[in-house]
Amino acid sequence: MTNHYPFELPSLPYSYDALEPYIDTETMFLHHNKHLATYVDNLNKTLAPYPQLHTWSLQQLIMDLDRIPDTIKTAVKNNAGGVYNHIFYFYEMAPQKLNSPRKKAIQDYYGSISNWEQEFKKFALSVFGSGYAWFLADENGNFSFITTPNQDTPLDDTHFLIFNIDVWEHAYYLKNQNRRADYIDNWFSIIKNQHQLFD
Ligand code: MN3
Repeated sequence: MTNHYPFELPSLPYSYDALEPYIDTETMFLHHNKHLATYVDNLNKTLAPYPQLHTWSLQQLIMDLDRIPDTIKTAVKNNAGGVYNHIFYFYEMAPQKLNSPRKKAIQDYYGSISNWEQEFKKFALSVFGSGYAWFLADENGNFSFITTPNQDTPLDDTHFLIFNIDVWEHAYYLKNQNRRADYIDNWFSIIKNQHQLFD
C-alpha cells in the first residue's frame, strides 16, 4: 500500500471466512470492505484540497496533527486513525511466524499468558462506548495497556504498539450482539493461535 495520499484500501491478508468460527464472515466483510473503506475514502476526500499534505504518511498525519489546518484537524484525526487502527487490527489477526521472545517476555512480565490475557480483557471491557484497548511496550521493554476513545491512535516516538482490539460494536454486534466479553474471548483465541501465545 502506498503510504501517502491517495490512500488505498489494503486487501486483507486472509479470506473473509478465515477467522471462523471466532469472527464471522459477514462481520469481516463489512468491517473491511465497508467500515475501513469508508475511513480510507473520507481521509482522501479530506486531504484532496490540501496538496501540501499529499506526501504525508499515515503515521505523520496522526503524529503531526498540530501542523494540520484547524478546519480539517478533527477529520484527519478520525479518518487517519480509523485507517491506521483497522489495518493494525486486521494484520495482527493474520498467521504470524513463531515469536517465542515475545511470548517469554510476556510470561516473565505478567507471570503467565493467562494473567496477561485477563489484564488485557479488563481494559477491553472498560472502554466506554466506541474505542480500542492496546498492548504496548516502551523503549525499556516495559509493557502496558491503555484504552483510546473513537479512532484515536496512541502513536508516539517512545512506544511500540503490539496489539489492539477494536471494541466498536461493528466489530462484533452481528455475532455477539451486546456481549462484548464473548467477542473479546474469541479475539484472544485468534491472537493466541496466530502468535503462538500459550503457557
Ligand atoms: Mn472497527
